[in-house]
Amino acid sequence: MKTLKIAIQKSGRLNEKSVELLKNCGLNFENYKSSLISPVSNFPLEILFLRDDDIPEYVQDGIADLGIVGENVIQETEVEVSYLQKLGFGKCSLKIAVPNNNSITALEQLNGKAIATTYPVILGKYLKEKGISSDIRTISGSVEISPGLGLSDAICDLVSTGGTLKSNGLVPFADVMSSEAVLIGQKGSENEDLVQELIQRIQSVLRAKE
Ligand code: PRT
Ligand code: ZN
Repeated sequence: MKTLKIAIQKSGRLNEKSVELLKNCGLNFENYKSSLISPVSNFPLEILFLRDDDIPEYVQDGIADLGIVGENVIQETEVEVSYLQKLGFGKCSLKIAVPNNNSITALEQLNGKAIATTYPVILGKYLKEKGISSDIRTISGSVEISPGLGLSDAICDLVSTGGTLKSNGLVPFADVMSSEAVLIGQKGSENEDLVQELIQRIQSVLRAKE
């Protein structure tokens, strides 16, 4: 019998809720922080613990059959996977924000301006759709401090409570996308019986929470 593999985040914002969801599905496994792979003792499944950025490609390429990851990461990596189920946690939105002392009031004013982000693909598509041509500066982290350092005029980053923007003197200006954790599968995997069974278990856990 085939053993499925599901990739979840090793550590970070989605790890705990992903583990909790799988445990609530009745899956029995050890959540060792040190191991990258954990067998499930009562279901033909192995859990792979990965950086979230790697999960979409692992699933696209079939190294993992399933994955739990933020929609923002899937969109940014532009992979071909099946969206199987929204999971209701890890909610956030990708927003453009500007310094609170700025005079920018309309999207057109971002023409020719520098926007720092770790999401150049999603931001690029959004600006193109709106007919805006900005200078997208891709940086790998601490996006919020970039305007204060004079590195950009605006930022595009994930926001949940808004506290980080506020404490860096930034105000949200435009919503680029909203995101939450989703269950993804390799294209066509939804036709497999084991995948179907897992999806049904996940859906009943989610229904019980409603
Ligand atoms: O190590 P690894 O690469 O796996 O993790 P990571 O550091 O890339 O990601 P991580 O753990 O920070 O986030 C994982 C996922 O959680 C993201 O891809 C989103 O789908 C989701 N998520 C939900 C968030 C947030 N909320 C969030 N607030 N991801 C990041 N943030 C950051 C944001 O970038 C900003 O720095 O939190 C800060 C803003 O938070 P607030 O509450 O101050 O608005
Ligand atoms: Zn990451």
